[in-house]
Amino acid sequence: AVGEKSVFEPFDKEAFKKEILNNIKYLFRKTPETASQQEIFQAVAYASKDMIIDEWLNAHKEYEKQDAKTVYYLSMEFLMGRALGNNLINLCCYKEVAEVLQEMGLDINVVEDQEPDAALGNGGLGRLAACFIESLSTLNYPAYGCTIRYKYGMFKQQIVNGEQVEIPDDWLKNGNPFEIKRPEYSQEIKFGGYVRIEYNEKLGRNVYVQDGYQSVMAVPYDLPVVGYNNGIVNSLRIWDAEPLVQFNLDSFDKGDYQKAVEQENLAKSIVEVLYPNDNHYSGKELRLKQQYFFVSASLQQVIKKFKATHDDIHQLPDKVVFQLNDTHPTVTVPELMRILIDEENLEWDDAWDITSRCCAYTNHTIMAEALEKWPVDLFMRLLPRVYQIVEEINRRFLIQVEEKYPNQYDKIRNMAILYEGQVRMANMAIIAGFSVNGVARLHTQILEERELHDFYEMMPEKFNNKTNGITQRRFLLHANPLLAQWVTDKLGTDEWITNLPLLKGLAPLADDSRARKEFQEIKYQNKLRLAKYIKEHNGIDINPDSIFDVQVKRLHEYKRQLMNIMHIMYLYNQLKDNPDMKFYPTTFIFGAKAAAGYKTAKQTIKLINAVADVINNDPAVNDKMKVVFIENYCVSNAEIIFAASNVSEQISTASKEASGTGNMKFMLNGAITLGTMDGANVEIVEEVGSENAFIFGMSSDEVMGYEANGGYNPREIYEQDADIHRVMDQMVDGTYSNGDTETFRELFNSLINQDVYFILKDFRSYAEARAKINEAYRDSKAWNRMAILNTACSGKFSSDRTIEEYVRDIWHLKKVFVK
Ligand code: DL6
Repeated sequence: AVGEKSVFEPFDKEAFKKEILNNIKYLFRKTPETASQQEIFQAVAYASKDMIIDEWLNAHKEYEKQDAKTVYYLSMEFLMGRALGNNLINLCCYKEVAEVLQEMGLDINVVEDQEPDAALGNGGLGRLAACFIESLSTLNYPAYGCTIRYKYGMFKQQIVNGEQVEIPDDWLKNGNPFEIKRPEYSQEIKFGGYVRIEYNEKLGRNVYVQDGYQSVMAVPYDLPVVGYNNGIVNSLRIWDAEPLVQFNLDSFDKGDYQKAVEQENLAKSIVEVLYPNDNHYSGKELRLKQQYFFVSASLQQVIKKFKATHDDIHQLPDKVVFQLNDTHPTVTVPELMRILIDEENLEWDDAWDITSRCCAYTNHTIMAEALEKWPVDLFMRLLPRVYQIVEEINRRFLIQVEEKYPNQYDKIRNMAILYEGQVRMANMAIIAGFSVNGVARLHTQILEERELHDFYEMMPEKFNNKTNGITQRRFLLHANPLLAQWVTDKLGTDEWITNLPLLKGLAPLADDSRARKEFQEIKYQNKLRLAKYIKEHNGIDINPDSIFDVQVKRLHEYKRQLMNIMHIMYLYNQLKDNPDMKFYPTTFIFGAKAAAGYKTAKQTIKLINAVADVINNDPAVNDKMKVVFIENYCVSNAEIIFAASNVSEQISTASKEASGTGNMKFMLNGAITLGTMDGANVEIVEEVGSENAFIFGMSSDEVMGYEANGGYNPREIYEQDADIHRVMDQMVDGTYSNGDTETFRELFNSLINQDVYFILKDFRSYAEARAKINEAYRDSKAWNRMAILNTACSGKFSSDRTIEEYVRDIWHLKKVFVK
């Protein structure tokens, strides 16, 4: 079976069963018959954590022994999803545990379903961090993921009367069986106050002292990140905040009552909730507090750990590298400078040399609204000493710019960190770091040639591309066990689990009729599984023989869910006008969360649900089409969705999607891409061949060309294209809003006045591509051939490949092996 050749000792089923029973008894004073499903999950989770502990200890002992260089992946987001299933898979005992549970009358799927997703992230950026940290463990590299232990993760979405309602995600309410509190590594974090200069006799120079500040204690919890079948367990370190002064009634007398309350409130607020914005920064003071909180805690701890075994701080870059996941942790740069100068007594140049050799930056977007800028007054007030350092970094950098480009003020305007009263975090990350990478080839090209061109010209050696990837352990082995087993059987080995390019060996099967049948049957079984989920969660019956055409991702205008639903409205019109039209039955599936304050995105969700309501209740078309909006799209239901999809909608406006990673998960599971030449779609098409994908729409050059000229005139298309005209009018004539003409007026206006994301412009070419896909599905031989080739050619998109590239070009880590 898949994953059978374990490096671990033979799994002792009886001992494991006993441990589960003991946990049920000692943790809950219950028996399996009386324990709740949640308690049973906890009992199994604790038993599996016990299996991890020795490896966790051993790996770290070995890292210390070898004094191994470690990457600290600093990220405001780690969208981990559930841990139990993947831990068991990576420990190579999933099957055995399933058997133990079955013997106990329990179903492993039901047990897994009790675990809340660890949803400490919004979308692609956070999920990428989760894939990376898993690949780092699997590839034997010493690593820490560092983030915040948000009390509430990404909100849970409910659809009420067609609209999104946000429910707090109280993921810790039953405790977290996998985490371990490490109070011994707590760090004090200081905010506000003022900076005083004081002469230090011993050092013979002035030192900077922050006074009058407020502080909180950062207290870490570690979560195990288990490597696949290699005995390596790294840690995801999530920082919680606690008040320094414990609140007590005596405080009244001591006069520090006020302080205790302030600290308590500060601590609570910092870790309260994840900002639910994807590709959009909020500019809120609390967000900057969160950033500094987890960055400062992580850095302080790293430096202490380093100093415990090294005498010379100059060697830090040989042992430590900080990867900044987008601009969110960029305060790493001035904070590290502060520690090195104020606490380690280094001179500026020395500190700068160390800092710039330790920090590397990944850019994940060119969307202007996602680039973080902080008002100087806010930054200065919250982090007075850190701000002084930012000023000095800026001053010194501008001297260099002036020397290299005398009197070229546009260079200063583009590259300065401090400009027009703002601190520009991306500029600081680029100036300080030794590496700047984009996340797909096209994205990196756009950074180099356009968005960051001045920086690229000045420091080309820093720029590099690292096309994203995903972990096949979660998105095939765990998510799609039927296909995983088929792949292993066909390849005659399960080595693809750690070497995804081996999937190439499946390519000849695309021309084998039996293999195609089997592949089709697996897809069908997965479609049944999703249909069951949809019936349970949405109460909608869908036809598993229909095409499953799926768009699941965050809701954002540039991702163009609006174009998708408008096209469904157009198809519906066609089918109504022409009931005998040739059309292969299709189920259009959406899943998307909108940021709570993003009005257009929420209206789009409402429109999708409104259209679904009308279509799903129209018997005239129901044997042809259905529309489903899956509530609460998250990592755990994503696993079911990818496995069941036929068509992968990747339809962003070209140039806007930095990479995309959902596109890779669909491909791995044999779905065909219907997409624009954007982000990693370009490389997907390159791998699988353009004949095995359906590409449409303007190129990124065309889009950027229009943008440079102030856009285009969508009204012309509205006037000239009768089908588009009709669909647009239906948004505001009450067809989908019980006669109300205002419900979707803003969507209508945004399209007709500006259409920033070129929806009308790309509509025709999208419709043509979709018509081709609908036709292509009729030929099941050709379709399954394409589907197999998509799986077979997805090897490049493993996060293992991405991580090896980061290691080779940026991090320079060495693999550590444990016995
Ligand atoms: O690199 C991971 C992921 C890409 O796949 C997406 O294309 C991109 O939109 C996303 N970027 C962000 C930027 N965020 N902010 N803030 O989420 O990164």
